[in-house]
Amino acid sequence: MNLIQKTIRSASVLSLILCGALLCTSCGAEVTASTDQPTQWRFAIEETIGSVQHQYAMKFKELIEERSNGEIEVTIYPYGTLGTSDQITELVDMEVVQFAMASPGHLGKLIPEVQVFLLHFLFSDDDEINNQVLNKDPRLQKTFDELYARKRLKLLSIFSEGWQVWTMKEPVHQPEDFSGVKMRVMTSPLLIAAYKAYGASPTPLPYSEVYSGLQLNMIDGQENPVFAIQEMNFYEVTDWMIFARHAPFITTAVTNRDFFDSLPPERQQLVTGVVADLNDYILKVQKEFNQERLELIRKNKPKLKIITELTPDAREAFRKASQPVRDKFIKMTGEDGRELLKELQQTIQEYEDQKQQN
Ligand code: 6CS
Repeated sequence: MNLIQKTIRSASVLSLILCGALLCTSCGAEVTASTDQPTQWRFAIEETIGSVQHQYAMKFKELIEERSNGEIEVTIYPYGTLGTSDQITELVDMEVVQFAMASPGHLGKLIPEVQVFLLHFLFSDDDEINNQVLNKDPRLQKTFDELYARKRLKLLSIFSEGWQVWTMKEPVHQPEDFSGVKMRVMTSPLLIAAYKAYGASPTPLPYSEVYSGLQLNMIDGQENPVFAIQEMNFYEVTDWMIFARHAPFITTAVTNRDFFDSLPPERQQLVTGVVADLNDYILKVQKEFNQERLELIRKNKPKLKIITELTPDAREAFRKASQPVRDKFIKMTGEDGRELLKELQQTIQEYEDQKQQN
């Protein structure tokens, strides 16, 4: 059992302690013990210290504290201190934490429509276009915020943390190479369909169990952006790293909707202003992290075999095999999902066309 797993085991105890402390102050985010004390806001992330999400939360903390002239203090809870991604979302729902990261790879169980972000070969090959669509386009933000509102969440931001990269015990060059392979996926049901389409045997697991799953040969491979592969040491327990550019790892920053609505307008603007300023910042961070950490991986494990890109024929075969998963997505989400997929495809296409014209 690794450190993160041990910590997660005690997460329920920890959250009870935290909740107990909050109950003393009526569990109200805006309530503090003394008027002289800063208001306490809590931000839970799904990744460890040193990750992209941690960098986001640290900058959020810095800007909120600075712009509120110290009237607000933000405490960050990295992965392992409050539980799995699913548990973190529950804590936002209970308003035990006010802010959190909620990745569609796990959130899809609660809000099935967000699984549109998990479909393979849907996004552009061009990072700039994907960033425009996800991070800057107000239409998509509005559509998703309405879906999040159904679960009393408020969507603050959507961004990519970099391309998903496969780390495997055996090489993958074409869809057939996935045949019977026990592939770890995040817990959203669509990911099971995505890898079944390649003939794999998908195994949903929380983030904290991936390393030991690989080490004990319970799984044969997993996917994550490079920075995560490095900091979670997944490369240590696999022999191949494959850049298929099949899907970006997308996350969302959220807050409890009732909490946000209860804030005075100037504090709401403080939050939305900080989040807007973080949009470009975090994309720069993820790009740097993914580049630097690939070098670290190469240095730490020279024997690791890296396939930096698939052949065009192989990519086409993967793309073809992935298409029926879109019908599965529509089956899971109904007409709303169909419309959403259409809207996303059109938005991506619009930015592709614009780029070609320039
Ligand atoms: O694979 C996962 O479960 C996780 N990967 C990242 C990069 N962030 C959070 C997520 O839970």
